[in-house]
Amino acid sequence: MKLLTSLSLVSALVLATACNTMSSTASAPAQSVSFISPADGAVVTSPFVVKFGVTGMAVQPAGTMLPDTGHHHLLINADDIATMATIPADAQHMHFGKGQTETTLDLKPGKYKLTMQFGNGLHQAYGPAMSKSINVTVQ
Ligand SMILES: [Cu+2]
Repeated sequence: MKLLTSLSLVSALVLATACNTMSSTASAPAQSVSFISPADGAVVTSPFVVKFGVTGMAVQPAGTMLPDTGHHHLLINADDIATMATIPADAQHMHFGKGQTETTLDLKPGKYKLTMQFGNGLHQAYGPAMSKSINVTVQ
């Protein structure tokens, strides 16, 4: 009986800790981005379509700052962006500030690292939790 009481106390503590962690970071427990296509390791031919997925946040055109919203960015052979750093806009860093959820890439043959990075209305990166990288080979 004493053991049971201790166990339920531990469970309650674990639950309380989990709740605190979640509420301090975000209202939704699971926020992430993913490549709907292509798959990691895919071999493709140009031009090919890249489709962006997001869970736990809403796509919103750039310029508006609302909690848990933002727009997609696609980084090509680029380093990860630090949390809340402004995402550059150049040939390696594409912004989809109209709220687009897919794009068509026309890349020369070779190996590429593609990184999705979700960013807020001011183009600031939400960080590693809202980033995903895959490797593709363009034939
Ligand atoms: Cu942007």
